[in-house]
Amino acid sequence: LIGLKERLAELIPEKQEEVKWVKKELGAKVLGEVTVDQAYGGMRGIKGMIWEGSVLDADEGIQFHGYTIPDCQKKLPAADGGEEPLPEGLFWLLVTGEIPTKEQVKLVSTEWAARSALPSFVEELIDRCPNTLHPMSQFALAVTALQHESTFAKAYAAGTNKSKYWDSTYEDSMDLIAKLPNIAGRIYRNVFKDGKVPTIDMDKDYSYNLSKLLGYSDNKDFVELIRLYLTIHSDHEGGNVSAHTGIVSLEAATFYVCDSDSLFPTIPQTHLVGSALSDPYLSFAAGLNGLAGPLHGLANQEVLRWIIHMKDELGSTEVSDEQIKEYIWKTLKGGQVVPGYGHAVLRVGIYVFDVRLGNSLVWFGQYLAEKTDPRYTAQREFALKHLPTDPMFKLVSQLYNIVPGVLNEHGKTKNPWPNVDAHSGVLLQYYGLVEQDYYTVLFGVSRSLGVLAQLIWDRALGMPLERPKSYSTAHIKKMFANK
Ligand code: CMX
Repeated sequence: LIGLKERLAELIPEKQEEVKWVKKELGAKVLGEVTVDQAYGGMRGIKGMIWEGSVLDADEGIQFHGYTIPDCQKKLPAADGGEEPLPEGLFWLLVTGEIPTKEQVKLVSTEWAARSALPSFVEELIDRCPNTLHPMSQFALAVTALQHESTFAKAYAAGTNKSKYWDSTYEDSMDLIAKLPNIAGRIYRNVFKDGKVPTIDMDKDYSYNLSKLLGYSDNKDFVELIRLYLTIHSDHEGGNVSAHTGIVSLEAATFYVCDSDSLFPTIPQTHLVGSALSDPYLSFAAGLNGLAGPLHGLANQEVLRWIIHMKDELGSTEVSDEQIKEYIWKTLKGGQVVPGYGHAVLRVGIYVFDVRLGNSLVWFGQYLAEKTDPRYTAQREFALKHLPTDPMFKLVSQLYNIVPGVLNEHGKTKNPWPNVDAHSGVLLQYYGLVEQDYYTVLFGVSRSLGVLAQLIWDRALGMPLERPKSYSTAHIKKMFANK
C-alpha cells in the first residue's frame, strides 16, 4: 500500500519535467492583457497565477483536478456507513491529482490523528485569550504560535538545499492540518462551553474527531455534514483572498497594461506570504486573517445573522415573499450587501433564443441562466435529505427564490445567485451549533487542505518570490498622456 508522501515523491520529478516543458514551449505565450480598470478593480479577471489543485470555471464552478463536487461525492471514499466524501480523500486528490483507495484514505486519517497533539504552550495561549476575542483571531494566533514547531524553518536555517524544501513543507503541512481540530475544538469549548476539551480518537476519521472535539459526534448526520463541509470548502483556485494571501504560486507569465498603440510590460502581480519562504504556519495564518473578512469567509457567519435578524424583525419564519423582498431592499438601500449572494468569478450566462414558424420569426428573447455555486447546491441537497421540514431551511429556500430577482432589479451584482456561504449556517444551527461567530473557523479548517496542498507543490516546483508591479494614479495619467 503506497502512502501519500511516497506517491508525492514519485510524482514530483514528472511534474517538474512537465512544468519545464510548458515553460520552454509556452513560456512566451500571452495569457491576457491588463487594463487600467482592472488595476483599480481588485485585479478581477487578471490571469496571473498557477494553482494546481483546482480550477474555477465561470460556468461550471469548482473542479478539483477536473472532478466536480458531484464527481467527488461519487468517487471519493466515504466512511463506513456514511455517504459523504472523506476530506482526507480530497486532500489526497489535491496533492496527487488521483482518486485514492479507501485504504489510502485510512492511512491519512491515522496519520492526522497521530500528529494531532498541540504543544502545551499553544493550549495555554488559546486558554488565555479573552472570550470576547473573535474565534478567527484566536485561530490565527494559535496557528502563528505553532510556527515554533516548523520543520521547514529549521531545515531552512540549517541550510537545506532548496530541491528538498518540499519535504519539510509536506511535514509541516501534515502536522498543521492534523492539529487544526484540536485548535478549533479548544476555541469552541473555551468561548461557548465549559472549556473542557475531549481527546482525539486515534481510530476515527478527521471529521469525526473534529465533531467530537466540538461535542456533536453522537449525531452521525452532523459528522456526515462536517465531512461534506470540509470537502467543499477546501479549495477554490488561487485568486480568492485566503488562498492568495497565504500561499503563492506564480508563473513567469508576462502582463501588459495596454491601450491601442502601446504595450508596457509589467512584472507579474501580487505580493504573498508563502512566496517569501515563510513556513506553512505563517503562510496559513496570513490566509486565515484574510478569510476572516466579511466579503470572504466571514460571510459564513453573516448570512445566518442576517436571516435571524430578518426572522426577528418580521416576527416569524412564516413570512410572505413580499415581506422578504422589502427586507432585502432595506439591506440594499442601507448600502449593505446581501450576504451569501454574488460571486467574484462565477458569472451569469446570457442565452439568446428565438422561436420560428417555418421561416418567420415569431418571438425572440434572452434569459439569464442560473449560476448557483455548486457548493450551495451540495448543501441544499444535504438539507433536502436530512432536514427538509426545518423552518430555517424553508426560509433559506424561500430566499433562494427571491434574492436573485431583487439583486437583478437592483442592477449591480454581476452574479445574483447564492454562493457557498448562503447555506452552511442553516445546516450547522439545525444540529445545535448555533454560535455564528464560530462558523468561519470551520471554513478555515477546511481551507487548509487546498492551500497547503498547493504550498507543497510551490516548493516542489521552486516557485519564485511574488513581486507584482504597482503604479500611482499620477503615473497612470502620465503613461497615457497624449494617447
Ligand atoms: N449584495 C449587494 N450588492 C452586491 C452583492 C450582494 N450580494 N454582490 C455584489 N454586489 C455589488 C458589489 O458590491 C458591487 O457594487 P459597487 O459597484 O457599488 O462596488 C457590484 O455589485 C458589482 O460587484 P460584482 O462584480 O458582482 O461582485 P464582486 O466580484 O465585486 O464581489 C462578492 C464578489 C462575493 C464579494 C460580492 O458578491 C459580495 O459582496 N457578496 C456578499 C458577501 C458574500 O457573500 N461573500 C462571500 C463570498 C464567498 C466566499 O468568499 O466565502
